[in-house]
Amino acid sequence: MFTLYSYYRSTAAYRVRIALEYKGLHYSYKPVDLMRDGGEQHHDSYMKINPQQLVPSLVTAEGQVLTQSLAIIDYLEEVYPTPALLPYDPIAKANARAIAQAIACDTHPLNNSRVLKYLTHTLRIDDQAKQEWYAHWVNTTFTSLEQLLRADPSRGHYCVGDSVTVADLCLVAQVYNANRFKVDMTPYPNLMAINNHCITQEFFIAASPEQQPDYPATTN
Ligand SMILES: N[C@@H](CCC(=O)N[C@@H](CS)C(=O)NCC(=O)O)C(=O)O
Repeated sequence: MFTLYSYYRSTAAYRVRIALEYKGLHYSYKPVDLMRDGGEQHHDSYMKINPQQLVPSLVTAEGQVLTQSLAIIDYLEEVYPTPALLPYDPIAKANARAIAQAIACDTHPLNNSRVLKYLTHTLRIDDQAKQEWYAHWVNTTFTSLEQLLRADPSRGHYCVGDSVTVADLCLVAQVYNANRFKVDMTPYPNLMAINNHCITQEFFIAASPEQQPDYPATTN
């Protein structure tokens, strides 16, 4: 049994929740409120678990702490290889990882909560500039992914072929966040077709922010 330190609307934690649900792995959910009391990720109790002060963290039954969503997903894939989150074919595998990394490594780090907090609290940019910053980096990546998918003759219901891969986990979590920031998704029909297909699947639904115990009765 795993323990997942998570926040309902954390993009990175959302990816890991989908992987756990997809593989049918049981976990207990420990909420880390990134907003309350200056952010519980900075509290001593959590810093002992993850000195990076980020969610997610996944603790194994043996007490090993795993951090970084893509590293956690790699671990789950190695230890619980079926159902797989990476294609068998090396080229398809590289393509799935490339899409995942375009989102998780090139986009999300520019837009995560600590960066947005720094922009507003330290550099004093206003809400409109923050919104533009957020949308700019999402649009930069999504424009290129949309082109990539449009040109891919092998594309099925998912980013790579007809099976769920790590790319879809990253896509769905990033689209959720982009919708929260009201980024216009109409230029991305291929990405949205995949997203809309994914979010009807049982394991994506179970992992969604709305299904988490810390999802608030009213959101802002
Ligand atoms: N590269 C990390 C990113 C983790 C991350 O940025 N987590 C955000 C939530 S999505 C966080 O914990 N933010 C805390 C903060 O902003 O202080 C991963 O993939 O796990």
